[in-house]
Amino acid sequence: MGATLTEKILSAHLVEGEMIKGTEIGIKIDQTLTQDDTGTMAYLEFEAMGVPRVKTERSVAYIDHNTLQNGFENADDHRFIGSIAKKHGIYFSRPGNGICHQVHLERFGVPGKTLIGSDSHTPTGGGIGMIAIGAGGMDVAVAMGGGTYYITCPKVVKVELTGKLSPWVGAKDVILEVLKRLSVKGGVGKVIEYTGEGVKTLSVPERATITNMGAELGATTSIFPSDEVTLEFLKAQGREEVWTPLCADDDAEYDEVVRINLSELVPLAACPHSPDNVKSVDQIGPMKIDQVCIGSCTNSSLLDMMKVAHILKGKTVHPDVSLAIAPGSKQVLTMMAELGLLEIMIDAGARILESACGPCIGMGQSPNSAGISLRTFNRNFEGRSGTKDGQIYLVSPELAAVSAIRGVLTDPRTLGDMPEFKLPEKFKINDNMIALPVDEKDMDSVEILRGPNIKPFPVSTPMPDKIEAGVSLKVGDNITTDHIMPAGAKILPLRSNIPKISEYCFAVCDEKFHDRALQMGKSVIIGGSNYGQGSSREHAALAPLYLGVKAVITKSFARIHMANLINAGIVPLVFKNEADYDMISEGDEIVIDNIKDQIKNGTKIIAKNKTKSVEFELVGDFSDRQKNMLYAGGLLNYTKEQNS
Ligand code: MIC
Ligand code: SF4
Repeated sequence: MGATLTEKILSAHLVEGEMIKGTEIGIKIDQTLTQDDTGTMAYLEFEAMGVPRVKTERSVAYIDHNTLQNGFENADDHRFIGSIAKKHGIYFSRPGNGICHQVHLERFGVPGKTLIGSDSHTPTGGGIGMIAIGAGGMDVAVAMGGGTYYITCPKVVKVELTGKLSPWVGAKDVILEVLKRLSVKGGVGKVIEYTGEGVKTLSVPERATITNMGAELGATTSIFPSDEVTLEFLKAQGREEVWTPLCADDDAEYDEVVRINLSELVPLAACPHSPDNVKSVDQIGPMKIDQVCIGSCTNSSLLDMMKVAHILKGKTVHPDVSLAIAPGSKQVLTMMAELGLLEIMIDAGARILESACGPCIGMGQSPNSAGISLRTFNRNFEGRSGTKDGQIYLVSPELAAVSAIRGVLTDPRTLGDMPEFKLPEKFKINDNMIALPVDEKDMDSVEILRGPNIKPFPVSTPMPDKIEAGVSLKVGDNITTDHIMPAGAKILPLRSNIPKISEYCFAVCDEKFHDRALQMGKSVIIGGSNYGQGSSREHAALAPLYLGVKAVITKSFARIHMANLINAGIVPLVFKNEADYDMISEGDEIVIDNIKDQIKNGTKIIAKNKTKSVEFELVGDFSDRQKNMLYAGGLLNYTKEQNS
């Protein structure tokens, strides 16, 4: 039996375990990336490990998220990350250089290599045939130190593409179609591998849009083969020497098959408030809109900008609409200027933003009250835009641009014929905004610049014999990390200050949670299914840790968040019978006796609801490594134990 592309790359990097699906495997990581929201913590953790220089083939620190500097905090954090990078052998992509995933694809990604990043959209790298996975900052810190990265050996889903996209139907519509079919939980424990004749009709930026938003499926990652199209892209980036052809064997066996005929796809939109709430433009109808935002790591490539400029040419943005455009990188922005696209957009009345995440993470451009905003982004969770009742629709750049002119949601196919948009044979290459680290011999001369915003991360204690704690919060299904630890311009500057940021923990669900949890001293959280979906932010584990949360009991967990809880020493447990969820109320006292022994002896964990005098069964499915981490009180304590 032949191998899938996923299996080929994973087995070439396997350092622990066996390629048995569902079991834990350890893989060697070739490259890492961080961004500034998660980076400060990741580098504090890296420092705590005491490794002088990164041991990866390439590690890059990006500044792209916290770029609104309305106080000293973000600027201090940027300086800290820059100095750490310079000292420890990490390339530093300065603010202004672009969004981590876009820049990494352009300048650093290598087919067949492994990449982990402290950002859930790291799978963008799958667009050039990498196994690129989003992870918590601690996992990235360990990988930078040369440590192994652990995942559950994934199932592999084949998405077979046939046909060719119709004019004005975009790559965004492909991934929205996949989301419609599989849902935000459909990818958990799986890698989504794209194959079939349709693959070669898609350029690298289009492939990257699809793998990027595969994060919204909850998938471990998504991947395209590395072929002639990949070579062309790398040539245009002046990096053809890193190309290797890579694809699955013809007789590879897959766990699931999804077939998509690209020719049959129509323009789609993910409606509020979930990326899988997908409808066709026809189904939604000509809804009046207030705002359009084009950009984010999903759709900010030069190709996207070429299409948008073509649509905006000679037009004016509708008087009732505000249009913001954030090009994905300095390369994209300079080429837009060179090709005259920028002038077209400015003429049309677009508000040009810096090359950064911007409105995608609530850094400005929050829509008006109950405003309807079309965005080319990947997430439309409630409140994420910064306007609590904002109605966010996720759409393609084609659809966004035409709607911005008409003032209503418009099918881009009404534009008629579409010219062929061809990427340039050579991109403009100027890496002057990527600062190089000093040589190892000079590292002592680099001073680490720490601003007052940077506070040490909370300490976690070894697992007690027994957990006895009240339920501080009970939440429903599909709770995102944006609920647990919200982002936005006001809160993000506190990412390196856990005591302060924890004041906002779960504020979207219950403003009193912070005070209640602190008062209780120790507590347990109860959640529904797919708890912790979305971002990789380990703050969604570190803030609860700081607030005394000892265990989180849910119907199921999202992959990265579950790993982050274990890394923080918080025990993630799953109801054996989902009906038991209904039996628990906020304030109930939960007791788990002999928790250490129970975890050691198998997956069955018995818990008691002391308030209701009932027993219920939980599942604690951990690898030996995870068990040891939980006993030690998290990854840092565990690593320290091992080192001594
Ligand atoms: C996001 O899109 O939610 C973020 C902001 O990029 C996060 C990382 C973070 O919270 O810092 C992600 O996707 O991992
Ligand atoms: Fe940045 Fe948005 Fe992409 Fe997250 S999803 S990395 S906030 S652009």
